[in-house]
Amino acid sequence: MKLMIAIVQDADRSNLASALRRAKIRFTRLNTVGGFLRQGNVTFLIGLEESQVESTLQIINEHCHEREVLHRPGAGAMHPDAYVSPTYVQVGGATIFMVDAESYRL
Ligand code: 2BA
Repeated sequence: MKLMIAIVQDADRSNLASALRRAKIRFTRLNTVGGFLRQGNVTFLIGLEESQVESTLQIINEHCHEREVLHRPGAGAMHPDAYVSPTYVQVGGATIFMVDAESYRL
């Protein structure tokens, strides 16, 4: 059994959730915040049999897109006299961690 932890952008949340439901893949969705952009993102916890891993990765790949997001360095992140221009950073498709799950009980 594997625990897949997938961090995705807000904009992809609904489509990914619908696709996982259609594929009968169980998940829990958490509202999270990225440490760099400090913007909301969504973390899916997905418990999977080994045989479901590849198809789940495919679903995530299909529904989570790469985007450019404007990063405005926040107040307090640097010396107050410093000025850093906003820049675009590339985000996504998805950041995925795969963990061996020792046990799973309903
Ligand atoms: P954030 O931490 O808000 O990062 C958003 C995007 O900003 C990242 O996209 C990356 O392109 C860029 N970025 C992050 N740290 C940076 C830095 N020090 N300098 C320049 N650019 C930087 P992704 O790599 O697609 O990550 C999307 C989200 O996935 C992250 O949001 C964070 O919530 C999560 N994430 C990524 N790597 C992680 C890790 N090693 N551990 C835990 N969460 C991670």
